[in-house]
Amino acid sequence: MKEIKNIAVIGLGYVGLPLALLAEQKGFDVIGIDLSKEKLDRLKAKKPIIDDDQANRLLEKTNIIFTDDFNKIQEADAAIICVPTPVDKNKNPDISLVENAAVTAAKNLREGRLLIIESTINPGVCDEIIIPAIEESTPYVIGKTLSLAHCPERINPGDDKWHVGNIPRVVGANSDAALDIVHRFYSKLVDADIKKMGSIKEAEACKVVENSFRDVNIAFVNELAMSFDKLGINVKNVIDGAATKPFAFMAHYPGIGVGGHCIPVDPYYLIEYARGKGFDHHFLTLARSINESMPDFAIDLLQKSLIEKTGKNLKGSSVAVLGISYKPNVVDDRESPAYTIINILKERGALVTTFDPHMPDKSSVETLAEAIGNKDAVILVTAHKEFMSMDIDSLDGLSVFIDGRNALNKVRGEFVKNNIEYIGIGT
Ligand code: SAJ
Repeated sequence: MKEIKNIAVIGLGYVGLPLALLAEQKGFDVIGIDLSKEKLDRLKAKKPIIDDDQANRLLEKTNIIFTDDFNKIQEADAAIICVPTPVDKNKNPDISLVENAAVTAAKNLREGRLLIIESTINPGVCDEIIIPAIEESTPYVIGKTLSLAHCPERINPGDDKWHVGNIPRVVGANSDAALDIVHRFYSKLVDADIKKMGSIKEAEACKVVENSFRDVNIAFVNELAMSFDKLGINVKNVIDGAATKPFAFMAHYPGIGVGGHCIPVDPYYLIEYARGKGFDHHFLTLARSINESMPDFAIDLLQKSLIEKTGKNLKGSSVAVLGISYKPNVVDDRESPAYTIINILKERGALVTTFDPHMPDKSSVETLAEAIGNKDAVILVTAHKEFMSMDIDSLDGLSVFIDGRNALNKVRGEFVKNNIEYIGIGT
């Protein structure tokens, strides 16, 4: 088995592109492969395709070959799979993109080379899906004539501090020899610890455990928010108080919903796999249902307040939804709770206006002023920086403001002064 000097990165999105650009910067020969002609044309023209400043700076001076030609993988010592692993509408994991990319890459890798999967996959996917698929479709025997490793991606969109070049990683492989080579590769690539796991399955489990941990902690504070709403306790203040404990507490904050490509998705990978092996993750499933109930909780608060304040039902009321993206200051609407909120409002007969300064194509108006002017209510879904300096005095005529991220909690007095009912999530 050869040391890794030349890599082919398959899937040039928010995971694959930064990885490819960093590898080039670290002296590796890199081929970037994607199926999207539009994406490849933009990359060849050195135009940004992801919201990642560091990657876009490297893109401007890259010499990476961007192509849809999988045959070029024959030149690579290792092929690295960075394609999406979404869930379908029934929340069932969809591994098909990873499986197809892995098989196609294996067909083009020379004997003795390495296939590395970075895409998030649940425990068992490599052993029970990828390896059988490769061995059925190629002459290779994994562990003998081709090696397989898994190094789960840990990209955190919108984070200026943690990026692909400094986030510690875990890696598992089908043999000690392959593990050593992949460990050396990532150790050269990343200025952080690379932890060797006991198996590919342990590496697969790390990612879904990391993100399930986050999901259950968010569900914990979301349940507290619903409870404290009845108890008349400001949950945000209590969490901030508890967070003064320097050990054994990690602050998470309640909100109007949990979106993104990781947190609302990854727990289902573990839930479904374990279910197939005879174990029901009641706790993970409950946490998911609590987090998925937050849009309804917020709209019930809106309905109750509108009736109390104006005698009006949601039906026929004008409501502005601020924020489509799933997290602040990023351009990414995957699994965003905004869509759930918009659908519920429309089902209840409200007249909905949407505005996200980062996603004009998903907005129904062009400015914040247009969005919030002459409305009965506003729901803040995403705490974009543009909303934080909102002129509350301009909200004339507004009856209710639902702060879905408790982002304007500190200036709630301004709303009261303007005779606007300010309602947070548990605050
Ligand atoms: N959210 C809450 N309360 C919280 C934290 C998040 O309601 O206390 C909501 C956010 O509004 C958002 C969703 O959850 O809708 C996800 O937020 P996130 O901050 O977890 O953002 P992600 O989805 O980009 O998560 C990534 C993950 N990174 C990887 O999977 C490699 C996750 O593991 C990180 O913990 C997270 O970034 C992070 O720490 O920012």
